[in-house]
Amino acid sequence: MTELKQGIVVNLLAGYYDVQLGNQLVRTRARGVFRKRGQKPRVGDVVDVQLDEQGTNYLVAVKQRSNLLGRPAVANVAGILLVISAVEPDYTRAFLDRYLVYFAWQHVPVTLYLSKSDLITPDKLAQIKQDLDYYAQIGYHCFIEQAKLKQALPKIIGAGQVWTLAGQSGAGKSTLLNFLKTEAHQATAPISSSLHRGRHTTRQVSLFSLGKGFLADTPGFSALDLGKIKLTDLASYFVEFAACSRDCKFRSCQHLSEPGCAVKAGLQAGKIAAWRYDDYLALRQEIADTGLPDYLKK
Ligand SMILES: Nc1nc2c(ncn2[C@@H]2O[C@H](COP(=O)(O)OP(=O)(O)OP(=O)(O)O)[C@@H](O)[C@H]2O)c(=O)[nH]1
Ligand SMILES: [Mg+2]
Ligand SMILES: [Zn+2]
Repeated sequence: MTELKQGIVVNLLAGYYDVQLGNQLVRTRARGVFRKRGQKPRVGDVVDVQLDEQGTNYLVAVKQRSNLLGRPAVANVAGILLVISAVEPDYTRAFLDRYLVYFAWQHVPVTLYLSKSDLITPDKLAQIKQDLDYYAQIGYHCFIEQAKLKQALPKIIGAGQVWTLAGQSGAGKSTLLNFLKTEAHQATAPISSSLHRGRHTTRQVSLFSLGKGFLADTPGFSALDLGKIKLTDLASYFVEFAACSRDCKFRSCQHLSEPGCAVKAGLQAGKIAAWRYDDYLALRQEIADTGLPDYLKK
């Protein structure tokens, strides 16, 4: 007699998968047949586990995914908790916009958390806060205080939902997780003077239960390839442009120099931030230079 149970993959180790089954954590192996199909279980996958009488646990099936992100590598992601640091690595609008475009392209909502706000001058912080006000206005939840984020999180992460931390190495993802869930005990590295970039303290994706859902800690990444985004779709990932573009004269308006462009009008009226528009142009250029033509993209 064997027993079949459904759980969620929380860790991948060489050849093993840790699966959370209710309150129980079991270490499983993937069945041979299933491995041969080339399916690779990912953190966040909902799976069937067979507990056999010899005490071996087998992962026997992966349920259909709602999505699978490449960066970070997590399945069934309902939302991203994006950690942007004020310093080390330094805050830049262009960088933040890259992340936001990337996740908009993946159709995953983003909540923003600014870390290390305690390490910058009040002037600098006021500048970043202005930006965050803008992002909040166009629909992103933004947090600067850990405590406020912690308080709001049960309303953000829905029951059973998988959310994942994302952001550069050293941004403070694991530090935040440890604050949100003290039992997590994720390793963090001290800010070092010479090697503060690319330390990659967290090397694996791990999923933690948090409130009624889950939050994954993930390795940091900074190189984001946006080349697979269709040039003609890019504007729709700048959410405030997308809202505005309904009033453009041409449905296919790219908001460059077309007549009757509502995005350009919004820019002139100061409703759309100039830096967002500049980032749009820069990303267009990058995609045009590095990507395939649109008709060869999915
Ligand atoms: N002063 C201050 N330091 C912080 C804050 N958040 C993180 N740090 C420090 O920043 C350093 C890096 O933080 P981590 O949590 O390891 O960063 P990470 O994003 O998990 O990095 P990777 O695992 O490499 O992707 C640690 O020394 C933290 O103590 C903050 O809000 N204020
Ligand atoms: Mg980390
Ligand atoms: Zn337009």
